[in-house]
Amino acid sequence: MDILKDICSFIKSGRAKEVKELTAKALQEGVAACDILNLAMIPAMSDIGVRFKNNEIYVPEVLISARAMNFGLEVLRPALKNEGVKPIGKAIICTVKGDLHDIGKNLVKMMFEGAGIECTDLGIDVGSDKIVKAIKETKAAILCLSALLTTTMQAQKAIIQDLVKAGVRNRVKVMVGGAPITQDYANEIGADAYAPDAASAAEIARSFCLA
Ligand code: B1M
Repeated sequence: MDILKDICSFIKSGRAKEVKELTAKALQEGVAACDILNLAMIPAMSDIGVRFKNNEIYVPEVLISARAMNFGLEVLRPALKNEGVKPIGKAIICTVKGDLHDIGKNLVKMMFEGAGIECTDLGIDVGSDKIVKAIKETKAAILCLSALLTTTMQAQKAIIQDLVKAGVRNRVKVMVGGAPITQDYANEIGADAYAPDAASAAEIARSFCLA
């Protein structure tokens, strides 16, 4: 359908206003909300994710596309609810205690939403108490911890230990990321997964949700 192709290509080119208008038009014309999501929006953000991973595009382009998708989602959300379309999973995301960097975290969140995963964003400088509370309240199956400093990457380890103490470690897959984080470090601290970038994080999270 041309209108779905147009929504997809306007998301990729970051034309938020057009995405919003076309999403409303598609709904008026009777296109199912889940088709707009699954055939236009998610493929658009998947493509953006792949191009970002391949260094064909950079952070600003991803942010612009994600903003365009969010404009469309504003219109789509009520219709998705009416159709009973459920997200494929839920995740909690935050930047760890002592760390104020949030650009990477926000990108991961946008990619998750683009992949159909609902996110509870706890923000920056987040400690174990808040995370444990959110795990209990949201029943999310995935926890994403971002750390950008060599000093704050230690907080990821402390949080995982606190999850064990609070008896909630088995309720979530813990994913870690951020510039100083490596697969070896993730293994060492007992995380379930490491993602080097936002697109890979969304792919891994999607595989957890669909497993
Ligand atoms: Co900061 N800073 N900073 N800083 N800052 C770094 C990280 C640094 C490497 C710069 C440098 O010295 N070269 C350095 C850390 C050195 C170290 O620890 N080894 C540093 C420092 C030292 C500091 C301060 C201590 C500076 C000071 O005050 N003396 C201070 C610390 C404040 C604090 O956090 N307590 C500080 C402050 C800041 C600003 C506030 C000014 C600003 C942050 C603004 C903001 O985020 N709103 C800032 C910035 C912008 C940076 C740099 C320049 C850019 C970070 C960024 O946004 N990158 C950074 C240098 C650099 O990285 N080149 C630097 C773009 C972003 C898309 O990438 O966050 O890596 P990134 O996210 C990627 C992946 O890592 C991954 O996906 C993302 C997208 O693909 N990913 C995840 C991230 N989180 C993930 C979570 C996942 C999965 C993947 O979960 C599963």
